[in-house]
Amino acid sequence: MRFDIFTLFPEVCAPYVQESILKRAQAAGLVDVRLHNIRDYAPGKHQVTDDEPYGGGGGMVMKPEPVFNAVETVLGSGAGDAPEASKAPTPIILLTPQGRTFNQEIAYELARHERIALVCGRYEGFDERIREHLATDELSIGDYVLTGGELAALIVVDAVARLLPGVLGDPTGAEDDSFAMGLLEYPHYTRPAEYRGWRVPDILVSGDHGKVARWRRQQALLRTRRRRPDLLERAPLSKDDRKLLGD
Ligand code: 6GU
Repeated sequence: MRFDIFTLFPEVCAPYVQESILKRAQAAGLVDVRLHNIRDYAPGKHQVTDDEPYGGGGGMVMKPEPVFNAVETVLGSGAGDAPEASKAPTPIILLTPQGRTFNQEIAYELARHERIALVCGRYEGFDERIREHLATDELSIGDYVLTGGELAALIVVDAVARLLPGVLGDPTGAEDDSFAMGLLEYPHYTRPAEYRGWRVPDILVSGDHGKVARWRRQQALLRTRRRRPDLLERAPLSKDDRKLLGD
């Protein structure tokens, strides 16, 4: 899957995508992350990418021309059209606090695409015509304001890439993630069995796989109820789950 990130600060994004799982996924040809500097597509000697807002007021606004040029050059004109007739059109996603809030469900949805484009905002925001005539979607990563969309774009790339077959080393992959199941994860332990006097729960070293699975399910349910009752309400629970919760 290919990710095209459009940004005024590609050097902010490069280190993250060049390490760890994303590095391996790219080396294996599973993922291709391309960084594009919007400034390279700004006309004129000074390659200006922002300007004062019409109507006055503070702050600067990202000019439409460099952003349209960058995205249309890289995706081909008719950006947003399908790369091949059969395939879904490439989403062009603006990263902005005004977007819908990114979550696991959106990550799954994006992972079905062959390619996505992520456009990072800086300054006060985008000229509205970028939003209206170039973008196909807008995403935020939460209710707080960042100085730019770069961190948000990296979060989207990371969350989507790890869902692609083969990207995680673990053969079960992302299947039993928290959120994938609609629950938070159960507690994990590794060696040593005792650390500073704190013991691993006996059940985990009992060798009884059935009991371990039940305990884990119960822990996930209890933890989700305590920390994220909103998630538990939406999770599909079995009769056995109700029993484990003591309902
Ligand atoms: Cl996508 N951009 C900015 N600038 N701030 C944010 C955000 C994005 N998501 C949450 N806050």
